[in-house]
Amino acid sequence: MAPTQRHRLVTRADNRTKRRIAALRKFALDTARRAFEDEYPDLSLPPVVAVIPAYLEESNLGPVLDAFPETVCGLPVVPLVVVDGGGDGTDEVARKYGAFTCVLPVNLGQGAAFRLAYELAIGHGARFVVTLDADGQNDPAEMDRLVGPLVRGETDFVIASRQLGTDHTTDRFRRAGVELYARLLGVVTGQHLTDTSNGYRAFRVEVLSDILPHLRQDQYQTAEVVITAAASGWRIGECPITWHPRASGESKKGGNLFFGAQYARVIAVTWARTLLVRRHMQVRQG
Ligand SMILES: Nc1nc2c(ncn2[C@@H]2O[C@H](COP(=O)(O)OP(=O)(O)O)[C@@H](O)[C@H]2O)c(=O)[nH]1
Ligand SMILES: [Mg+2]
Repeated sequence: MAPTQRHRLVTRADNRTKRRIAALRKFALDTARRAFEDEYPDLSLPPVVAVIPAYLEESNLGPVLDAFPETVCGLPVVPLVVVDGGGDGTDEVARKYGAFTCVLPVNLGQGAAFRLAYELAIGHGARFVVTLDADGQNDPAEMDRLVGPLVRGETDFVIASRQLGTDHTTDRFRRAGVELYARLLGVVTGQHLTDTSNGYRAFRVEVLSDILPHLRQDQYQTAEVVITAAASGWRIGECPITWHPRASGESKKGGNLFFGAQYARVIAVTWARTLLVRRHMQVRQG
């Protein structure tokens, strides 16, 4: 078979597989969205929604929800747990503690779970969205430190910083990575940031509506969010927090080297995309 013909056949099969995967992902997302709307008809969410992505976290999620405040900076806050497949009892724990619960039938990744949660929070009237881990690494009692600067109108997006606060973990390699990547993202975004991979964040909902159509990453999403928000001109602030070791189990993100490589890949891909978009806009305007 001529090389060009073989190439054409292989590419065609490849494209077919990609289309099938995209259709299955859409089906999983639509199923979860529909089940959520059926479970909470006519839902009107309070001003602050705290999104917790949870994958196989049945033993860690309960204490996190137990420590949840009822208000933050004087505004009512509710947890919204996105259970990302897994098949353990994470969804039962979330419901037992009274959290709004959205369940994906298969594991799509933390980034995909976040995008679905942002969409639900925006669509149901939230004004501020907080994100935090289900594994006990973040203290829900410190949420006011993140939301305060948004409520006071000082900034649009706040990232918690273990570097400015207290880090109770002992992994020096991971700590060095946090510093290195924060510096790198500082160069890329032109903002001074110390802990860009921290998943404890708070957003004005306008920021999420603006960046949501540009988010693609299914797992290592923190850098993508920071670069995309900075490229759109949103103000990014930081606040000190206490960083705890995972209550039990292991990180779902892989070992340090793998995590580091994936993080670097996301920085490169997102940065390239924002540069391309900027050039395209300049060409159109010029
Ligand atoms: N929805 C969803 N959540 C995930 C997935 N992987 C990790 N998480 C959650 O995201 C949070 C952070 O993940 P974790 O594995 O602790 O990563 P690390 O803290 O960056 O090491 C935890 O609440 C996890 O349960 C996933 O594939 N889907
Ligand atoms: Mg964690």
